[in-house]
Amino acid sequence: MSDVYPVPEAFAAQANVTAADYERDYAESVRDPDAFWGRIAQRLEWSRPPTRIRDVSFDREDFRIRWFADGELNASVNCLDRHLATRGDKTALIWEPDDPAAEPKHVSYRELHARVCKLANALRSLGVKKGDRVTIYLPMIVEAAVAMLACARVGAIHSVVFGGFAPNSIADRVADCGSKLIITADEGLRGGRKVPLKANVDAALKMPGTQSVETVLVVRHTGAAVDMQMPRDRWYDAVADGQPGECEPERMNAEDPLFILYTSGSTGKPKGVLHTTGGYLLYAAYTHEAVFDLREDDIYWCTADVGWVTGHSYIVYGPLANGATSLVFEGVPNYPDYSRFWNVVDRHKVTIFYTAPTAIRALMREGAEPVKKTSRASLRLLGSVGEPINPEAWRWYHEVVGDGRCPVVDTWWQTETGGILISPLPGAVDLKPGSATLPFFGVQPALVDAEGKLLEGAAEGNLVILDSWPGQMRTVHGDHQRFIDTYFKTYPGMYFTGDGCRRDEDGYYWITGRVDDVINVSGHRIGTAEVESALVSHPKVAEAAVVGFPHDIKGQGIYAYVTLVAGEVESDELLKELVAHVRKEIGPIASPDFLQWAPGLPKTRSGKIMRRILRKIAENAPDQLGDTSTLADPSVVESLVKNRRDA
Ligand code: 6R9
Repeated sequence: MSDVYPVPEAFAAQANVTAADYERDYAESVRDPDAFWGRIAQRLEWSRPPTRIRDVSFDREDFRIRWFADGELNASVNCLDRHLATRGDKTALIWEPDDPAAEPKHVSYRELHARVCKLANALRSLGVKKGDRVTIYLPMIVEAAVAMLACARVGAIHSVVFGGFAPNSIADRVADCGSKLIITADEGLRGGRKVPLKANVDAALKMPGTQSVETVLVVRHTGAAVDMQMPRDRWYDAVADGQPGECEPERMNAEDPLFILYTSGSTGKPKGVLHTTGGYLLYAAYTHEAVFDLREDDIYWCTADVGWVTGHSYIVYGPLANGATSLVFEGVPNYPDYSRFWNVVDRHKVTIFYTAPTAIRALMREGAEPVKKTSRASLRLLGSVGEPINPEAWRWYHEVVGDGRCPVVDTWWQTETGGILISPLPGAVDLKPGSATLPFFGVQPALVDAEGKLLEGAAEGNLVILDSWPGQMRTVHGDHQRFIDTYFKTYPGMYFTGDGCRRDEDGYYWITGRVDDVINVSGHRIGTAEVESALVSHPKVAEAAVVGFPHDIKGQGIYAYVTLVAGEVESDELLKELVAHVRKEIGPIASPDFLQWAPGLPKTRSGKIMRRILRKIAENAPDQLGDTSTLADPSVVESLVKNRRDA
């Protein structure tokens, strides 16, 4: 049983999409996707409007995903030039610095256009051409959006690497896509702490496989002294400021790549998820307007980092394509104190606020007082993304943050999907705390059992999507077979999301979390295999197995079992050293919360580690270990249970 929060009447009365619109348009969108998306596509500015709309087959022998294939457009033109006549002086980006005492900045569409053009000209002068890859490793500053749009203007494919990643992770990503140029800053600033971005890039570029990089552009942000290695390293302002403020945009085909974004999967190294220009941009813009019920005068704030897909679609591309005002926040929720989010809301009169459950839970732990001492009267809509939101956190968000006035849109989607696939439309769909509710236009979710049989009615199973939508990823950069095998092999003819899900008697979807070896820590995807390979790269480690376990704030935490090389001695010191080693190899987000010595790991006779058992031990549910009879040596389990680290 769950409670229902009906659409507030006042909200329905002014909404972009009403319940009747949703019902009618959803039906059309799946009955006649060509007509539906052909009409929606007109919201973009095309230098050549598409006549072919949808060309899709999920059949592995005859596989293709193409949208608007004969259309031509430029994403930066759609995010900038198009608005100059009507919105030139409107604020495109508000920048709120980490330090609340520092001045925020307002960047108009006209100014943003000029800044993007200058950088785009600079990129061209440095030899960057259509199809070249550019890595962006920046803090949450205006230049991050400028850099993405400047790449889009000249047709370069950007690969944004989250500023929290360590040199190794930068090097892997640079090597995989063969970047020609990197845009970084002297330092980042988060919660008063400095992040040595340029030094991390220097360390990464000493690693093998990174020789493709010819130029490093460095934004002066904190003003810290950094090593500049000439002629490779150039100051951003020195190359961009003198350039003309106009720049001829590259004409792009709708299916030309817009960006690559690396994300973790269940096996191997992170995959370069590739999104193309037309379908992605259209889907990001349209979902942003419909799900957030966007109006011309909204001040919209998404707290994600541009290093993740949420930042791409819902800080930069979606909002700017819609001519919205989007807030870019450099800081963190608890600095200088736990009222920061709400002080920023009040300072800039934010109307739409979009954040992650992990942030809500962390703030909830501090009680209502830091929220209640702020006004938040400007807010009219709240959003959640990144992981399942537990009903308790949902209610706190609704009651305490939104004073019970603001609908909460729980938006389910993935790096691979480009934009939101399952979410309430706030003027159309009644809410249930903890449910992402119903599919967006054109999206056909379904549940299957382990054998791939489609489940009808109220049911629980694995979540698949039966047909394509324009924002769908097109390939894994450099490995098309991996794309097809990862997403279309488990259940032939369907896109497999990797998530488990329940559908209730009203047809509402309730995402239950990943069913593969991906851990979702504070909304960040981490592959168990990545953490394991970081651990075994330490000379004293023979073997490692990593699983997720339920964590009150982060959603999931990381639990690592480590077997040492013969002769090495288990100690608390070594334990700390191994945790630090993972931070150094991948970045702080991958630090194990618990590390347990494992003289042996539970393996089948064929040598497969039985993670199911390790998960149960980490969860402290030794009574639910299930069948252990296929283990090569059942006694290892007993000793692991006895020596479990206390969570
Ligand atoms: C956008 C983003 C994707 C995974 C996804 C799922 C989880 C995201 C969710 C959610 C429940 C939501 N997820 N949103 N689970 N409810 N509203 O987060 O992309 O980083 O690729 O993660 O996150 O498990 O499969 P990404």
